[in-house]
Amino acid sequence: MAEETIFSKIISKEIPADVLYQDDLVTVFRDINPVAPTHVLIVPNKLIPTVNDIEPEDEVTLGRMLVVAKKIARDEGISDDGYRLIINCGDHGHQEVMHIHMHLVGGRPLGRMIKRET
Ligand code: DGP
Repeated sequence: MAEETIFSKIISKEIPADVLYQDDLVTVFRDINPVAPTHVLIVPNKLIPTVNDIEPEDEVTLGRMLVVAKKIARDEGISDDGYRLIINCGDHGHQEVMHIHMHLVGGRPLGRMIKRET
């Protein structure tokens, strides 16, 4: 069984967060340590630790994450200028919380996605 993280407690409202949206499949709240004017996390209510743990039955939930990302971007007023959606996985992806989450980051130019090594 996967171990619950702080995100499960935010989803169940056991601990506070700035929650922007919640439905039967996903919860959206502002990142505690934002890197841009808009930085929110779109999180499945079901505990899926990493992208490596996704099952075929999760397809609808994963699709909902993108549909909700579009809505939140619009609500935040950043749709036209653009934004970035990021899902980190594992050590090399620098995933810190082992409950899948999609970062929605925008509100300023973000530059290149990943720095080149040279
Ligand atoms: P990642 O590296 O992709 O696992 O990003 C984890 C993000 O989660 C990081 O940007 C900070 C955020 N975060 C961690 N703990 C909390 C918390 O308790 N509340 C909120 N709102 N965000 C958190």
